[in-house]
Amino acid sequence: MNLTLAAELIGLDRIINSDPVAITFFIGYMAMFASSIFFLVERGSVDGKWKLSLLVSALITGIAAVHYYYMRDFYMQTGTSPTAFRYVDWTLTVPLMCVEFYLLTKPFGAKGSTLFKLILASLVMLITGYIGETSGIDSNIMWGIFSTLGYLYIVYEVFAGDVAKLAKGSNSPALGSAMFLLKIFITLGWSIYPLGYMVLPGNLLSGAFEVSSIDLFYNLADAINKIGFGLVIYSVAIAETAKARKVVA
Ligand SMILES: *C/C=C(C)/C=C/C=C(C)/C=C/C1=C(C)CCCC1(C)C
Repeated sequence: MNLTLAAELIGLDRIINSDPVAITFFIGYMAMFASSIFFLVERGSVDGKWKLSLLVSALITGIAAVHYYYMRDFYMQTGTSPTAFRYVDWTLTVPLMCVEFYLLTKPFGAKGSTLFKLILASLVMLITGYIGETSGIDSNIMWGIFSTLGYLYIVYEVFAGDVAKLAKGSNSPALGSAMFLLKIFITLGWSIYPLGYMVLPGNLLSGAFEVSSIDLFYNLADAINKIGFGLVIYSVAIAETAKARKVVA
C-alpha cells in the first residue's frame, strides 16, 4: 500500500488538505493536550493554595483534549457536528471554570453558595442550549434566548455580583488584573459560542455561513477560552507566589 492511500484511509489527507473544520479539531486536540501537561508540570512551581487552581486548569484542558479526540473521529466519520460530545465536554468544563472563580476569590471570603449559583446558571445555559441545538428549526431561537439568560447571569455575577465584590475588596493587584482579563474572556471570548449557535438553520445568522462551520466557531472559542483562562490563572499564581516568597526571604 502506498503512503497516499494509507493517509487517505485514515482521513489524514482530508485533515491536511481540504477540510478546515477537521484541521481545527486536530489542532484543538493537540493544543488542549499540550496545555494540560504545561499546567500539571507548572503546579510544581507555585505555592500551596495555587496548586489546586492549576490542577483545575489542567483538568479543564485535559477533559477537552479527550473530547476533541472523539469529536474529531466522529466528525471525520460522519461529516456532522458531534453535538452530544460537545455538550458533555462543556457540562464538565464550564462548571470547572466556575470553580476557578470560586478558588480565586475564596481567600477573600467566597462562599459555597456563590459557586452553587454559578454552576446552576451554567447548567441552565448548557441544558437549554443543547435542547435548542437538537430540537430543530422551529424552536432553536427560543431555547437560545433561555440559554442566554443563564449566560447573562454568569456575566452579572462576575461584573457586579458576589465574585466582583470579593475581588474588589481583596486589595490584591494580581487578582485585580486577573479579574480584568477573565471579564474579557467571559464577555468577548464566550460570546463566540452564541454567535456560532446563531448559524444554525432557522436562527438569526443562518445562511451567513455553512452549517458545518458551527464547529469552526466552537473550536476557536474553546481554544481561546479554555487555554487562555488557564494562562490567566497561571500568571496570577506565579505573581502571588513570587510575592509571598519575597516576604518570607
Ligand atoms: C470550555 C467551554 C466553554 C467556555 C463553553 C461556553 C459556552 C457558552 C458560553 C455557550 C453559550 C450559548 C448561549 C449563550 C446561547 C446559545 C447556546 C449556547 C449554549 C451556545
